[in-house]
Formats: sequence, C-alpha cells, structure tokens
Amino acid sequence: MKLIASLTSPYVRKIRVLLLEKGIPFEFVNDPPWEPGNHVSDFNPLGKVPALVTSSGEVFFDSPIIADYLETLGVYAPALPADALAALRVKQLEALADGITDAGVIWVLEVRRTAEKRDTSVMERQHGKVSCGLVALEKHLAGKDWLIGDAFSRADIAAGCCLLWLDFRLPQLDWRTEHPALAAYAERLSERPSFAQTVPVL
Ligand SMILES: N[C@@H](CCC(=O)N[C@@H](CS)C(=O)NCC(=O)O)C(=O)O
Repeated sequence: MKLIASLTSPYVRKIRVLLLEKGIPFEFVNDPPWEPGNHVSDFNPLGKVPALVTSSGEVFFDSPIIADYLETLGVYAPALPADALAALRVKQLEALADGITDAGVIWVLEVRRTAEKRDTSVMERQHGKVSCGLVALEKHLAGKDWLIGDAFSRADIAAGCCLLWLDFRLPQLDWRTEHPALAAYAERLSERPSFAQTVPVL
C-alpha cells in the first residue's frame, strides 16, 4: 500500500495517524502537490494529496474515502462504530474538523498573497468559519475525553489534525486562549505515538 502524500498536509496526516493507529504498513511517497513536476495527478485527477494506492493498484481519494477504505480491511482497532448511524455521527464531526481546516487553508493562501492582491473580506469570512467551527467542536467535546462517546475515533483524528495544523499554519489565531478545553484535548492527542510520529515538517 502506497500513500501519495506531503509532510505538511493535515489531510495526509489524518491518514498517516489512522494507518499508524491500526498498525497497517505502508510506503510514504512524498510528492508535494505544489512542487513543479509532481506526479500527484497521475493518482488523483484533482492533483491533491492524500491518495492511497492499494496493494492491488486501486486508488482512493480524498481523505474520508481513504479512511472508509481502511475500515473495510477490518484491522483492529476500528476508528468507526459498527452501527451505521453512530458511524455517520463520527463522520459528521470529521466533516466539521475538515471544514475548519478547509477554511484555514483558504485563509492561509489569502494571507500569502501580496498586500495589494490580498482580499481582507475573504480572510474575515474564513476566520468566521474557523471560529464558529471551533466553538462547535468544543461544544461536542463537552468536557469528555473524546468527541464521540467514550472511545477514540476518526472524529478525534480529524480534530487533532485540524487543531495542530492551526498551530502550525495560523499561529496568529491563538485559538488555545479562547478554547482551553480543546487545547488540553489537543495536547493529549499530540502525545499519542501516531501524532508524535507525524508532526509536520517544512
Ligand atoms: N478534501 C480533501 C482535501 C485534500 C487537499 O486539499 N490537499 C491539499 C494539501 S493540504 C492539496 O493537495 N492541495 C493541492 C491543490 O489544491 O492543488 C481531503 O480530505 O483529502
């Protein structure tokens, strides 16, 4: 199994964490999609990472689909509940965490434009999505150890990758001051070996 990937993508990190949590061996192919001459579109026509090439050569993208595929392998520990509705609730929170990351990515890309090209209304709109998303995540956590029930799930993997990516790319946001419960949760997640082994590298 091969993961077409980059060392900084929060979506790639979700899959790396999941593979490590499940103990599934894989080849990490570092092919950043922003680098000229990359081969990502050979695997994903959208030119985005992650893409997973299975041992039979089938390709899956994007990260929630890859995560669903990994669940079909039936490897312990499951990151999704067996019950379909309970699984949907986990995926709903995964979508929330991924959505915060999506808004953060648009915001970062806007920040990187030159001052005369930068559209502050785009930055404000995405900032709003990140802020509302964080409030919603904290509400779901509600003082518990994990987002859903009493078990670590894909929702926690997505939330951890999102929160730790905000630290990495948007340190000016300082979300930890406003969300101490989420900050403590992110700290706990970052101590898991799967997270410790996948810290973004520039
Ligand atoms: N929804 C996708 C998002 C993937 C994504 O946007 N990946 C970024 C890296 S962080 C990418 O490859 N961007 C390249 C591009 O947009 O051209 C997923 O969950 O896999």
